[in-house]
Amino acid sequence: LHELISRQSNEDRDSLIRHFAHHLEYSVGKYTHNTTDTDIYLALAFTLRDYLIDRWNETQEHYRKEKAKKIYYLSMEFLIGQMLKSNLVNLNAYDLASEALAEFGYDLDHICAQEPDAGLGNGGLGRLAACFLDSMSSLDLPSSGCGLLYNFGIFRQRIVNGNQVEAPDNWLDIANPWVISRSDLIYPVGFGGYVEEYTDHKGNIRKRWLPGDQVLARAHDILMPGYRTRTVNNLRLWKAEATEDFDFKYFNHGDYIRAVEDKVFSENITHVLYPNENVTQGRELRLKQEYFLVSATIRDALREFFEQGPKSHDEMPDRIFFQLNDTHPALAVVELLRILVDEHNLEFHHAWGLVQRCFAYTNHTVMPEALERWSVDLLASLLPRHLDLIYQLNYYFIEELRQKGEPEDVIAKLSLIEEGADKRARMANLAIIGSTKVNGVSAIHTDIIKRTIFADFNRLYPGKLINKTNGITFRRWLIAANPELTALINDSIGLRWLLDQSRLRDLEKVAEDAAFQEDFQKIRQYNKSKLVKIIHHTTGVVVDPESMFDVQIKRIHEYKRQLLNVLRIIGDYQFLKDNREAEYTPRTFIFAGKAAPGYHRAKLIIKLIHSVGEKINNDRDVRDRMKVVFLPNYSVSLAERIFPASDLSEQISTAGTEASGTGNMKFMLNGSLTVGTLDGANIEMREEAGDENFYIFGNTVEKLDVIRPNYDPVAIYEKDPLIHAVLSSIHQNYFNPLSPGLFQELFHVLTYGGDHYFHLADFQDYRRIQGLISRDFRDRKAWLRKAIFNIARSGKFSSDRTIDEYAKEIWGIKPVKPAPGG
Ligand code: DL6
Repeated sequence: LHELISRQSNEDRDSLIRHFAHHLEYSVGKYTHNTTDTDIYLALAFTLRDYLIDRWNETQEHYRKEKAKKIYYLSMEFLIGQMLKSNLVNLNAYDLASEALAEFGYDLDHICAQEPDAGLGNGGLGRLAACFLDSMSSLDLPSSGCGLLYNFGIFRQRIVNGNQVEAPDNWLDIANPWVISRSDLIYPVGFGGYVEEYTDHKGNIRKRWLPGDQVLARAHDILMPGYRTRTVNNLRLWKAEATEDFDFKYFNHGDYIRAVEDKVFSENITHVLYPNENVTQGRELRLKQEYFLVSATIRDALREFFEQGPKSHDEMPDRIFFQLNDTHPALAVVELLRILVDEHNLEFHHAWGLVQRCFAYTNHTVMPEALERWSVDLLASLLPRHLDLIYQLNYYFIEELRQKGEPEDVIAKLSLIEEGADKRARMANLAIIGSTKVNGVSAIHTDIIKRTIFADFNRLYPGKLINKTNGITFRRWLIAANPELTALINDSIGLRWLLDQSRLRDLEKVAEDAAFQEDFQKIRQYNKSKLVKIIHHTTGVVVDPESMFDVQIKRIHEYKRQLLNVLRIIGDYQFLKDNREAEYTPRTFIFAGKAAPGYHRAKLIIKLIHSVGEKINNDRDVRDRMKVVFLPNYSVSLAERIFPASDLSEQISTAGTEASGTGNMKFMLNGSLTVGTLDGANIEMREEAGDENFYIFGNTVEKLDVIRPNYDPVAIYEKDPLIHAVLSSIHQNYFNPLSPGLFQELFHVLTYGGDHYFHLADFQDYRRIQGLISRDFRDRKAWLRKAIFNIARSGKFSSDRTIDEYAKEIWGIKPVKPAPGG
């Protein structure tokens, strides 16, 4: 089967068909006459899985032989999406499968769409982890993703009367062909109990943790093939199961209900993904999830390390390395220390020295509400020995700081423990002292963390904080999502860019070529016409494919400023009402995104978008020139349909708030132009694309620092007639006559509430740049040239570049390529 993937002859196609027919009958239990689309999807996925398993075994065997150093990418989130199509693309088997299915009368794209999204993440952080897995395999890097197998991923968003309503995402509802349960890989994870002091056989006083409860972690693997390589790595997801102890303890005592309750309780740990982005909730179950992931992963890594023959612990840093995706898995640092000290009897400082060489930490946010600080009381009850060790680490750390002459107020800020009535453990500080390197995710974000939240650490440990600008996998976000554009690129510049994305630069040569532009435009219109259908199907709104598709798709959050976009739309609407004959480039304003279920204000923003849309879309005076739509249930698979069909990408966060953004890169890669602030990766994207191909507006971080102390949004509201008119329409219930007062909170936030995210400060400049964009869009050739330049210069934002930098500068690993033929 392997060969057919690479050779693709008629024989290959016949072989694929044979395997497929076999799985349809024996894995899915169907025969050709009574199949559903889901059956066809499953049979094809099982066919591919056979191949992946072969290659995975071969890859792992090769790593063992080569004694390769392995990276464990620890993340509470992996926002994978659908897998069939991207696996086919990576295995170079898409066309083959397409032909094979056609023989059965099926359309491959339609079959791929049957797969439920694996939505095991909230947004940027989780999707980044998924892109990284793709790149790690594609670059032949010995690695494994480590996460949790949630029964329920990110909730499904329904819109009822313009309001977000959450429904559970039962993604494992139908058999999942990609998730392979490992019957032999199972570890007990402890919680609660107490710490005991005892004297060992040498007379030393030691400590050990005697947990009160145990839950089992069972490994489930999703296999991740690289692009056109034989390497297949895995994403290992842990699922909670009750231990048999429960059964014995209660069933045997006849307390059947208690036994079942306890069983359900322990299995709860991996039941559901917490639906927050850039906010943490200090819930006990979340802490349990984090420790569960960490404990199972460290045990598993140590098993792999020692399984390859007896060796010294000192070899560990040369063989295993853990990357912490934010602080969520930061307890891993303490767990490894605990195991080395308590169970392997290493001396504390010796063990800590090793731990520090096995970790690195990525920070993804400066939002204070997202920084994890676990209650010491909660830690004491759930993980008493870990808390003990945190205190011990803190003792030595503070000693070191005092010796360096640090003043007490600085020491108080650096301490692992935040003092006060409600003591808390600072997970970022723990992650920093436990890591070799700490990285931000864009140049400006790294600068900001060096200057602000981690300034003292940066001064104390120069060189520890570094930048690794995010990236995205071009396989999913261009090759799979936009095959027509991929084919056009291949035809014009050849195939080299597929393996080295910086070669996309060759497109610059055709940016002004009339024939290329025409083909490019046809593809854009084709993608737009497909999106028009989706919009109609999901919202009932008919939109004009000739209009500019002006798109803001991302989590709904005040700092991302969907409100600024809405204010501008209202401004346009009022202008058109007052100037009916005015020249106006028709636009379709497209929104999508989920609000955290407990984030009331974000949900109100969704409602406002709908109310404004309702008014505009039904107003005869403007509706041929403006439409506002909100696509429900934003997900990876929906995103794959929107990026290729967009003209304008809205990246308008308040400067200094968006750590990087990765959606911005997906737009660029598909030929949308960006309107954005000087924030996150926008800055580097503009540097690459060139000023003339990028629309920047708004206050910079530095300017906001100057404005902040005397910022007076009420004065702006009162003095600026345009802003006054826009805000008054919200204040005076223009969009919600039947529910007066509904949006008062939003009016207040923008004015008397202080406008924390500087919407009003940036409003006029935003309008100015949008005017320029409207004008530029009318000059088709010039617009297309800019779009093509954006694609040509997007190479830097390939996650292959990002991962290559991690590998060289943080992990210290090299590619280990499986030998052909195994
Ligand atoms: O680094 C991935 C992604 C960035 O692109 C976004 O800018 C950032 O908001 C997001 N951060 C989070 C933070 N969650 N926590 N903690 O999702 O990370």
